[in-house]
Amino acid sequence: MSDLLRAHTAAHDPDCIFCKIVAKQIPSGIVYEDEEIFAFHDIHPWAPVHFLLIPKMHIPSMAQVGPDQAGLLGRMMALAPKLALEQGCNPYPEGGYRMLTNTGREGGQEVQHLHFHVMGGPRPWLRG
Ligand code: D5M
Repeated sequence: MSDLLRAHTAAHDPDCIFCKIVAKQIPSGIVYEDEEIFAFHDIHPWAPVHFLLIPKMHIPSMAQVGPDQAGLLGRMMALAPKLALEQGCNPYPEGGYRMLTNTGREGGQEVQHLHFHVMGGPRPWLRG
């Protein structure tokens, strides 16, 4: 782990709502779980399919990510298309999905635990 990430990261933040979801202290619609990755339905969906893909480890945002997290992020990116199809997104290229992450207040981030929105399904959607 990089010094930067160590400075900003604890494995589990007891005050973080997404850490509580990972720990199943708060219920969620679980989409996927393995040792290091968790996915669950967004409580306020913007699209017919909308789930959040997160690391179980408490990383506040992309601003704390460095080369040591490249493997984890790569595994998350590679998982997204599989989960999107399983959740009802139509196949590429007519279908597909949108994946985005907000970083920091000016980036629109409301929950300070790194998460990727994965959205898809027939348009139009609420946003974009
Ligand atoms: O997006 C944060 C997202 O997190 C937002 O789309 C709502 C979602 N959210 C917040 N609380 C919950 C719970 N408890 N379950 C499921 N989804 C939740 P951001 O990118 O930080 O603006």
